[in-house]
Amino acid sequence: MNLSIVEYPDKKLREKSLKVEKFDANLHKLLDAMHSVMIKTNGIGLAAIQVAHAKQVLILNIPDEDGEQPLENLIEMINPLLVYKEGETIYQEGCLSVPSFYEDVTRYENVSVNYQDRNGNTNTLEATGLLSIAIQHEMDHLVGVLFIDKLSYARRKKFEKEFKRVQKEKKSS
Ligand code: QAP
Ligand code: CO
Repeated sequence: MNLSIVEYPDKKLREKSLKVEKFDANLHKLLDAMHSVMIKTNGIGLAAIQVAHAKQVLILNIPDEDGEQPLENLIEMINPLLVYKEGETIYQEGCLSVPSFYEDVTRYENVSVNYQDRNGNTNTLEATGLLSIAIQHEMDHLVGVLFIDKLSYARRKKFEKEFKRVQKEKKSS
């Protein structure tokens, strides 16, 4: 499976992803291909809609202290559900679908999420720090929400202006 990243302002990113019912070889192929494109593009998290698959699938691989992303740290979440959230934290987020743009976003500090693994087995994960932020960012993709949607009106306007400027630059080069 050869996947490419869907980039803003592609309307595909606004689609709501559907629940996964079949935990079969096709799902495993999608997960493996997502991992490969995420690592290739220097990502730490990726939702299936970012590779044009409207399924409730996301992967996370937060780098360790040495900046490594070993396979044993890879988390695959199917049909995730936020079951607990508390606190507030601000982090400068980016997104593979909005390359080269980074903005401060407010999220819950701690979350607890129920999800299924690639075989359909149910898990619960309590997360804090960057993992908690990444989970929330990727879960937003499943309902068509991007991190730039979370900005204040003024900040978003500034982003749109900057985005248009960079797009024009790209075209003329
Ligand atoms: C989501 O983001 C996230 O602009 C994952 O040029 C963001 O993997 C989780 C990336 C913030 C936690 C905190 C972005 C790569 C990767 C870029 C990413 C770029 C190259 C973003
Ligand atoms: Co993203």
